[in-house]
Amino acid sequence: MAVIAPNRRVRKTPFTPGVEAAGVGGYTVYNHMLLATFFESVEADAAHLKQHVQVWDVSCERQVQIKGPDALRLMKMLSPRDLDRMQADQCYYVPVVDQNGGMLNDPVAIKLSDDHYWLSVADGDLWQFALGIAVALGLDVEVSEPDVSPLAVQGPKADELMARVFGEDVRDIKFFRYKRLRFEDKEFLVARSGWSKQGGFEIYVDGSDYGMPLWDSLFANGQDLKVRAGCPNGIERIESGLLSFGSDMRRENTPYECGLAKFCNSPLDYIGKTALAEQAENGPPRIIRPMVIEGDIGPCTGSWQLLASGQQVGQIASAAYSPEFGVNVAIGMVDRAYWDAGTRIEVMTEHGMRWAVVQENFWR
Ligand code: THG
Repeated sequence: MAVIAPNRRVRKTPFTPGVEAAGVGGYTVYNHMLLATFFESVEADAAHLKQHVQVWDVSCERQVQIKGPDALRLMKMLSPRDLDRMQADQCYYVPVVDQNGGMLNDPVAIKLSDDHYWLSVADGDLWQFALGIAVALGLDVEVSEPDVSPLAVQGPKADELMARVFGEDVRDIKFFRYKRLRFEDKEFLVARSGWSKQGGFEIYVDGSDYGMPLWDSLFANGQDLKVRAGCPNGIERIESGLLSFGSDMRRENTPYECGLAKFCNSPLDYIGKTALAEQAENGPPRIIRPMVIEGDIGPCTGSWQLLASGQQVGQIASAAYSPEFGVNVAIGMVDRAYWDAGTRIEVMTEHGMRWAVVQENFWR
């Protein structure tokens, strides 16, 4: 495919000059914004990520800001997850569903204060749903997209690099908690989170002007740690079972089908709760499963049907060869009759039929 041309709709990020200078190999578009897909190669990037530390421009994880006296009321309508014990230094992974229980997004919710939240959204215009509810109900709340661009620092040396730039305090940040830490003349929210399971942080860079100075500081401080520019990795995230909204699951799926049942514990009448009651009781008719595909596969650029006796019994939308595990790792959405570990199903790839085997667990 040819190049993606940025313009006012396909937005650059505060870190794009750094990403370009680092020799980015490919882009996708996510939330109307550039997101790198690889630097050296997806395989080489994965190996480096597992050994060293990478800086990821994940500005495309845009923030839907919900602020004002009715902020918590709106959040509780949007969230299947119980927010009652959420502290003002916490991040929660939260599925958001429509009135039929269909997934609209799977953001990370961040509580800044009792009347101020961010939803760090996956690909999709979730702000329009939030704004629609606020307008229709006349809520006293602002729904906006602030100039906040997450920068992820991921990998086993992330603590060391971050301690050099933000101070030793970063080491005490617990998983899915944050601290406000100083860089230059400003405090930034620094959370222990990120779309890999190699450990690390996300810095919510509040103000585009701080983007490149922070990027440059991370690289200047990380030379001996072999710091590199990176991006969400197409192999590591499948091994880790991190779901991609729009690919692995979409609006036709419920959070129960996505394996997100434990995040649907709100006692309140959130939007979609009634529709989800049946699946809450009896379980879903299909579910996300780790899978191995046998034989050679090309890249999965769309979705591959799963077939049993010629009938579709699910699909795979994420698959890649894993050099670490020596198999093709994949994420499938599989009908109940076929979802037990060990079940072999045919998968129709662009390069022909292959066998796909349901696994017990993801790889980490
Ligand atoms: N970080 C931030 N925003 C994001 C993402 C992120 N927005 C887009 C996308 N990623 C949203 N989707 C996810 C999916 C998985 C996780 C986070 C965001 C995740 N899951 C962990 C897991 O499944 O093990 C932890 C879940 C938990 O226990 O709470 O991290 O990455 N800012």
